[in-house]
Amino acid sequence: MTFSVTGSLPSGAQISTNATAVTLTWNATTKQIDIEFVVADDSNQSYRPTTNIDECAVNKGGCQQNCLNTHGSFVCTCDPGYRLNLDKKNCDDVDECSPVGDCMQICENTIGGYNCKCNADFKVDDTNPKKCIPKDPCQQNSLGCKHICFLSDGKEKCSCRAGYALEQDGKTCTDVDECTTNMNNCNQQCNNTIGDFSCSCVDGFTLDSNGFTCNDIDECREWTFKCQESMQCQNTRGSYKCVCGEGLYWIDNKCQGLEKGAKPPPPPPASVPKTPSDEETSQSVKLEIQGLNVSEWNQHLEETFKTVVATSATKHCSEADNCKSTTASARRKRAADYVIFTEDQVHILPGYPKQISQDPLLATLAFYLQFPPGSSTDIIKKGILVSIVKGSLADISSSINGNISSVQTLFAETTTPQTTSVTPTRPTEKDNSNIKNYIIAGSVAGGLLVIIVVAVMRMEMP
Ligand SMILES: [Ca+2]
Ligand SMILES: [Ca+2]
Ligand SMILES: [Ca+2]
Repeated sequence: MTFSVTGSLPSGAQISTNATAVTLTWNATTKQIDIEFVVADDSNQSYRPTTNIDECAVNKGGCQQNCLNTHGSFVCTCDPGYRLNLDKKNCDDVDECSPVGDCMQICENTIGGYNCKCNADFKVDDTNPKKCIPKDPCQQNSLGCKHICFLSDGKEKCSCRAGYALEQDGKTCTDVDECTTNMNNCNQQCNNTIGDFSCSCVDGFTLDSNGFTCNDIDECREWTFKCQESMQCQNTRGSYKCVCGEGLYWIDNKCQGLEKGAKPPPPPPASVPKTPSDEETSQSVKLEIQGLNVSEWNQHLEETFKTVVATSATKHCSEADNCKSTTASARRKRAADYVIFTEDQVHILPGYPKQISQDPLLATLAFYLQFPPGSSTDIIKKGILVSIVKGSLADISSSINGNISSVQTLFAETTTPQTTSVTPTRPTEKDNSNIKNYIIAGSVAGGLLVIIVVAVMRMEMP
């Protein structure tokens, strides 16, 4: 009886086998796992048992609140009033009062919720907890208040309903434009209305039931994609891509497997960058990279680089304000949602990467970063982009198999060279073989996932 495991093993996975069982142990992550167990007997007959791994069964997969088991993976979810942290495991309180809540007067954030309170001379309306009514309403509105007249120390005063501000005259109420004053929590687009505002989303997104978050539309699942017949749909944030399925190559204008003995075609060349505007060029950052051979630059390297830069930007902007302001004194607030960058927002300038010297191997790469679709600002300031790159030097270096030796703005203003070195890690792969009978038992301890495949001899008819 022999056992083997096929597919890409989770990183750090440990396998041990004996005559009757194979045990696989690894730390559960949200990364999709696609493995197969193969059991073979002496006569070389084999079986491939189907495995359904429930990562949520152990320690809720490491999720702080809720774990949702999916095919080959799992996702953590949060209770209402919380949002998923960028670590994809923990849940953070949503600050419903920042930058503005839906309370008529005072909004008070609490963990998992929020409360509405009222100014002095007002009390919470029993019929609507968000609304405030005067403790002592005016007997006659002799001031001519447009909305609300109340008595304060026996004197008449005016106040306005939610979404309005009291004018200089002390009685007229005018609409607050929440969109131009940034007093809104819209994820993408804000539309002012009289007494209120509403949020909307750009193409490729749909508005969440919370009324302000824009969620990506999964075109692949909704079957609204258009891909050439041999290609597969791959969802992206804001759009989708058409790609060749695993093990297939783009040959003769379609995705196909290799002929026996044929060599895989060379990886596709990097995409042709769009011509940048003056503003885009002026906000660009230039990297000096040791060990990068520009003749080996291709679409795959380019995509890996862009993805790592985007992930670094998302992380940086979640920690340092919201990246939209360059002033250090900018008010730090907990935005309702993260600004999520994707590779589509990373733009390499035409002519880059450029080889500066062959010996030692040295190249430069200039690029700028756009905000995601629907943002009020278009391009990230170069100073912030320099900080983003410096904060993730090792990751970005390893994404291009090089060593970033300096990071500076394309047009000098702040120049701070920095060096670092990195060790890229490579995924482990295992080979297949053949099988027979089996039973699968799953068990776990702590955050570790253990799968034990036990082979059982079945009576065989000769
Ligand atoms: Ca809250
Ligand atoms: Ca308004
Ligand atoms: Ca999409």
